[in-house]
Amino acid sequence: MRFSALIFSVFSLLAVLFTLTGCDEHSNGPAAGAVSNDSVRISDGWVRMPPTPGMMTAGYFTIYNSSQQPHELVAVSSPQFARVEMHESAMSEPAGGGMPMMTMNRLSSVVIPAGKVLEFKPGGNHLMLFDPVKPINPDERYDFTLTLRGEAGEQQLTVPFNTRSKDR
Ligand SMILES: [Cu+2]
Repeated sequence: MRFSALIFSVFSLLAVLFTLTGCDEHSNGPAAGAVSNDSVRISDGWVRMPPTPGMMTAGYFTIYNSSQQPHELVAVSSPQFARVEMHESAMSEPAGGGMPMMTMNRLSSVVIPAGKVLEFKPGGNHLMLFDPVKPINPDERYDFTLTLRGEAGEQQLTVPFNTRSKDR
């Protein structure tokens, strides 16, 4: 009984590893780095090339909470940008009528439920990247440090993002 439970958990682990590897094979261009610890995995990070290299732009990534507890993303920073904010995109109806408009709201934190994947992606949640310290270079990697709060307290993970000129 105990032995078969162990076999089952080894198979689930292999299935998870296989699935994650499979996802990476769909990436275009140079693969972005992925980092993980006991509870979360951050992957597929990228910075959008702005029309002018010194402009503000947006960043995207995927975060997987592999633990049994919710985790909360409470801060994101990068030495390559003066300021990084988490934003959500939303449609708002102008008070006086007229066309609905796409607006952005700043998020102070985002919860990733246990066992769930949360994507920061174009049209949805995104990182707003203000004031790059140097013009954005398509060949450079951009390091982002994510601060997560979970049952065991706060932890930080640093993951390299690559750049892309458009949505894939
Ligand atoms: Cu924004």
